[in-house]
This record gives sequence, structure tokens and C-alpha cells, in this order.
Amino acid sequence: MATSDSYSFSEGFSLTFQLFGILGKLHLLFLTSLVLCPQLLLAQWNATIGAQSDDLGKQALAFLPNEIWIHAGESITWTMAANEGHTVTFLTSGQIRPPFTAECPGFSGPSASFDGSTCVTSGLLFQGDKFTVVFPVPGNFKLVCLVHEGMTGTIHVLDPSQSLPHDQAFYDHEAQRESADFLGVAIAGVMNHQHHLENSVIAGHGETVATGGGSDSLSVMRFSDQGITVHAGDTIEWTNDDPTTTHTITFGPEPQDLVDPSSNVTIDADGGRHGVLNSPSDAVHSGFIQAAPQDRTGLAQSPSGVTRFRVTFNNPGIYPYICSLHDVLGMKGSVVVLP
Ligand SMILES: [Cu+2]
Repeated sequence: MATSDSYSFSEGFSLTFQLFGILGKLHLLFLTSLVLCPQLLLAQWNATIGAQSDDLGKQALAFLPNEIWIHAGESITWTMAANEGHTVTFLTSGQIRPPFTAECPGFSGPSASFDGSTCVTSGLLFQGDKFTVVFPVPGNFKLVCLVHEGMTGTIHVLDPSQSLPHDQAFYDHEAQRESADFLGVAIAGVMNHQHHLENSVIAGHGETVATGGGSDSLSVMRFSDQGITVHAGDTIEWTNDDPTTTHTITFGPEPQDLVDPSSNVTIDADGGRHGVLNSPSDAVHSGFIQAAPQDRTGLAQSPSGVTRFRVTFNNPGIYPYICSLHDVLGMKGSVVVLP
């Protein structure tokens, strides 16, 4: 028994030794191949979507960063860092932009590969969600968010023989710097600066900026005067100052149709929408209040935006209201109507 045991031991030792030898050779082969063919070292890149203030009121509608250079065959993983929903979407060249609810017809999956021939989209992403896209062929690909029209970027996919201008640390730094720039904007000043008319409320404020890769916006998802006081018979005017983000002014329950105004809304001579409330139990919904999209030469111009909503309060009371799109981010207010 003892002899047999020692025989097995030495045999096992010898096998283990041989295994180490093979692994060592494989390791050396792997390292050699990396030196000769660096493209075998496929990088996995990371980027962030969105940034927000602690109170969720300031939302950076941005890919951070929005321009990345990678090698063909590599992938990028985007991670959501905001409560406002976004998509990671690559449309094909010239494709009509679909509504975010339609996504890319035929496409589904938690991860994707984009070579420019078939539309790819993440679907609506929220805080903490991730989406990875592999880019198998060289090309320059536009990145968009289907929810926010001014939120774009570019992915430059180079042949592996070409060198990349930046590393992951550079992109991490860019993302942090851009995010800090957005969230550092003093919104109280911005909102108050334009809040100069009596009985007027700014319903959201925004600023759009560009980089070499695309455009980003800061959206302030707040009403400038969250507790305004007026007298019976007065009219309050809400104005959306944001160039890209839509808001609503909604008294009473949220309607099924958020896009269109409720049937008790009329149109003023200047195009602003107008509702009348006789008691705090009445309901009225502005529909989407938003700026006109940017015009493009060679295409039909877009109609002027409906940027204003007015409500006349006939009787005293406390009238709470929300933006039905951004109430989850805290975009709420109330009107106190005195006799
Ligand atoms: Cu809103």
C-alpha cells in the first residue's frame, strides 16, 4: 500500500509539473502574440449616460463623454447615472428617427453589435442600467438618445493598425469634468433672471452645448416659483425656456394622453394655451409645452413651438400642479389664490 501511494504521488507530481510547463508555454505564446499582434488585446471601453444634482432637478442630458475613439472589434459599455430615462441608439445612415417607444423595429437584446447596417437601441434605460455595443468594422457612427433630440455623440471605430488618441483614463476624466460643468451651473440665478414678469413662472430652463462629437444639454426640471400667490380672477403664465426638453403644467389627475391639451384648453391670440379653473378640484392639462426643434436647410421648417400655458383662477384656494413628465424628479408646484 505504501509503495503504491508513493508511486501515485510521484506520478501526480510529474503530471502537475508537466501541466505547469504547458501553461507556462501557452502564457509565453500569448504574450508573444500580443507583442506581434496588439489588436488581440481588445479593449472594453466605458462611458456614462447622464448626470444629475442630488435633488434630481438638474439633469445633464448627455453622453459623457460624447466622442470616443476605439479599434474595430472592441466594445463600449454605457452605464446610466440619472433618474431621467435615456436610450443608447445607433440609427443607420439616413434612417428616419423613430419615437423612443418604437425603438428599432426588429431589434431586441441586452447587448448588440453595430456595423452601420442595422439599427441598434438599448430601449429606455434608468439609473444603474448598462448597455454594451460591439463595433466589428471601422467607421464613424453617430450616437443618439431617442428620448432627447439634442443628445448626440460620435464613435470613431479605427482599423487596429491605427493608434488611438486617448485611453480610458482620459475619457473618465472628460466625463467627470463635463458632468461637473453641467451640475455647477447656478440655476437659481438663471431661473430668477428671466422671472421678471408678475404672475409668471418659468416651467423648465435649459442650455445646450456642443463638443467635437455632438451636443449635450443641461435641463433644469423645476418650476421657478414653486409656491406662487395670486388673487381670484388673476391669470398665471408658465413659459418653457428649455430649447429641447418638453414639460407640462397639469392640475388634477394625469390624463391618458399627455401630448395634447385637455379639452377645456383654448388657444390665445398669440398661440399660447389657456385654461380656466373655478375650484381646486377642477382639472386642466397643458399638453406638451416645448420649443420648436432646430430648422435644417433643405427641409421644411418646423412650426413655432407652443411654449406658453396660462391659467385663470376664478376662486380662492390652493391649487397643486405637476409636470406630468418630470414629477418623479420633483417638478411640482402650487398656486395659492387669495380672495
Ligand atoms: Cu417637466
